[in-house]
Amino acid sequence: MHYLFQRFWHSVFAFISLSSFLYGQAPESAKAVNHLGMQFQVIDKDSPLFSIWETRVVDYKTFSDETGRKWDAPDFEQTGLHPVVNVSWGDAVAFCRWLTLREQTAGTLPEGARYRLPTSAEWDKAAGLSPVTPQNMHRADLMAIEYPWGGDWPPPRNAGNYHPDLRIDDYNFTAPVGSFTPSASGLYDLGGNVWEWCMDPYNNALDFRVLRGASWRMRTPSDLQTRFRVGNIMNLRLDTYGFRVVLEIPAEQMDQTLEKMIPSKDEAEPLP
Ligand SMILES: [Ca+2]
Repeated sequence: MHYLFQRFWHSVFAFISLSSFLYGQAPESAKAVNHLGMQFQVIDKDSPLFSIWETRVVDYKTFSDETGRKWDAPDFEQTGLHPVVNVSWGDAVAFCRWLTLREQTAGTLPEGARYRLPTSAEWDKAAGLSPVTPQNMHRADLMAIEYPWGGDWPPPRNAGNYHPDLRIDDYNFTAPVGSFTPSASGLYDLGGNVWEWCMDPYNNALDFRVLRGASWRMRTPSDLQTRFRVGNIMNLRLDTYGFRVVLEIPAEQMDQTLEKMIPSKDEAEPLP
């Protein structure tokens, strides 16, 4: 009896959570979770799933310990729940490839799915920005100054982890991921904490890559604008640079993948 009920409840819950998840109406608890405990959120049907956090020290350590890839801790103190820093663009890409292969081998990720860095345009969309094209670039709403917390300067208290001179947060260096209010799309630290490497080359410089979101060391209004981006040499490792991963799943594999990644009701609350 219990077994039948459990099966029934599982299928009902899986149906509800999958459909609501896919259409962006998932409750706060319905995140896709991978085997490292990284959590992913749907942005819209055309975007990859976004990690709600910057990649944490604990995630990256698993990778560097297993592969022997060089990683130097920064000069300041971090717990496993802080965002990893001192990682180059190549380190971030290698992490994504390692994670993809690891989960495909374990059978939790189908062959067509993969972890990767977001493009700068995907990052814009996740941050709630409309795409700017040559045709619309002079429209007033796209030119408006916009920060992750809104249009006002200075930033309000707890707007994010930025330079200590701004006196809006209690951290001199990085903060544990998820310490501040998330974006409307449910993502934490899109602004501040660490700069996030994106997939794209920076302008026409082939060995440069785009970084988004500013960091704990930034304080000038122009640098903190949501649209602001910088580029730097792809093999540079700095203590303000980290990354966020996205999970790309082909549409025809979405249901079967999410079914494995969204914790089911009976897993969360086992029946006696
Ligand atoms: Ca960030």
